[in-house]
Amino acid sequence: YAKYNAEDPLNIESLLSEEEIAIRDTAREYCQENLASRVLDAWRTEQFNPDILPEMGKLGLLGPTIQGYGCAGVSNVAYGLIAREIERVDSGYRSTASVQSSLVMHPINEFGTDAQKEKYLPRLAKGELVGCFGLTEPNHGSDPSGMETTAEETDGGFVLNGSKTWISNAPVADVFVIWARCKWDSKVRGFVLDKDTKGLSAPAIKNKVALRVSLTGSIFMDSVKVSHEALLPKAVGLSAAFSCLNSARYGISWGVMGALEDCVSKTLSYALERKQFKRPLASFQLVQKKLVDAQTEAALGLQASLQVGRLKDRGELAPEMVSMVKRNNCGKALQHARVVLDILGGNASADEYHVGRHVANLQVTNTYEGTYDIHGLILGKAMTGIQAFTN
Ligand code: TGC
Ligand code: FAD
Repeated sequence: YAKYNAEDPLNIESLLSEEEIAIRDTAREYCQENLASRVLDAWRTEQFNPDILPEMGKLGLLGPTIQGYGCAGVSNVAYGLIAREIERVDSGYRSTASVQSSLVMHPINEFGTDAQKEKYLPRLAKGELVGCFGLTEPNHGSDPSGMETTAEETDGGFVLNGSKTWISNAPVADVFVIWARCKWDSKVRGFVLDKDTKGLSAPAIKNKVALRVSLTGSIFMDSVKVSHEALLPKAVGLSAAFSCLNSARYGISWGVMGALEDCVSKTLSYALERKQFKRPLASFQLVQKKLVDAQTEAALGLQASLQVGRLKDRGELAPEMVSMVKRNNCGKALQHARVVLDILGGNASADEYHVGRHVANLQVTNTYEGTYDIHGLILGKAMTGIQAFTN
């Protein structure tokens, strides 16, 4: 028999290429040395650190699957491994990075003109520009097809009106990918707006109880006039917006497993050291069960995301596969992070023990990019052939 490695129970290492392992190790070293040391201060102060995206850019962690434009051009599995390492520290850091990569660089690369790609991608890859993605609106979260933001064609360009809410990176964004319904044919299209455009504002949503290291904001567009060059010409229909979500949701499925792994590792160390009734907590059967249940779900979830990543790399991905791993991994991460938090007893309430922060963050990951129940309904529709979103 092989020797069981409790830190990699199903030997995922054996399924990764040398390049993927090297990228994972680079990301892990950066995250543990440079993000873990900053996370508590950032969480307490809700401050965005402008150095972080450029640091990630230098290591090739932004838009890593894109070929050219200064991007690394690596596999989707490598992208997942990066998300896992960042979220091992905090879901908010992963949010900042995955919005930049999947929700801003991806649509510009997939749906943009050569001029748009040249203008934005190299600087987004370096982290010199920060991007955000505005789909959700105050009255339309799970049902973006009802969006009220409009685009109207005028002399020399378009005028956008409307508002978006709960938008990651918006308060510090230089580049806004905005989805709007076009008045001339009622289709949804994507636009790229620059920060200083007249009529565009993005105030921060303050005092969040989760994802505090990532800034979130509203976006207001009051007769924002842009030229024809702002239109992403190939981003027609909601399916274009959903293609960005497929990429980001896939990354989240890896990321939340990193957060859960960190919860297991921190509570295991605590359980081995802390004694009650003259014995380490780790010696109690109920405590062992909590740890093993959580570790099992992390190991299984990673295998599932790896398989989806390999299929994505081979061009054999169905979006429903992403719904399955996004839903299951986020749900399991939240559920089990919450259970192992009990092991910390009263210290669960202290932020320097970190697990409570992960639990708060994981509530958001289970909500954004399609809630747990919405992904259940996407899968239910695929299974039964009956859509249950509306009557
Ligand atoms: P439906 O009629 O089903 O579809 C409309 C069109 O889209 C196509 N489509 C997809 N294409 C690619 N990938 C997918 N996953 C797709 N899902 C649907 C579909 O084929 C159709 O195409 P066409 O050509 O026939 O027009 O759309 P619906 O309006 O009934 O929507 C149903 C539903 C609920 C599945 C969808 O609206 C949904 O996914 N809702 C959840 C909303 C959501 O995920 N929002 C995310 C906002 S972004 C965010 O949260 C970022 S957080 C990032 C961070 O900080 O990390
Ligand atoms: P609602 O759609 O109002 O849903 C509320 C509840 O009702 C949920 O439990 C949902 O599952 C349930 N529900 C809704 N419809 C149905 C139905 N048909 N059947 C059964 N149950 C249903 N959006 C962006 O566009 N860009 C971003 O960068 C971004 N970042 C975010 C960052 C944070 C910190 C947060 C919290 C959100 C972010 N979002 C972003 C928004 C996020 O995608 C939405 O919050 C999410 O899609 C849910 O929409 P909602 O909040 O309007 O909830």
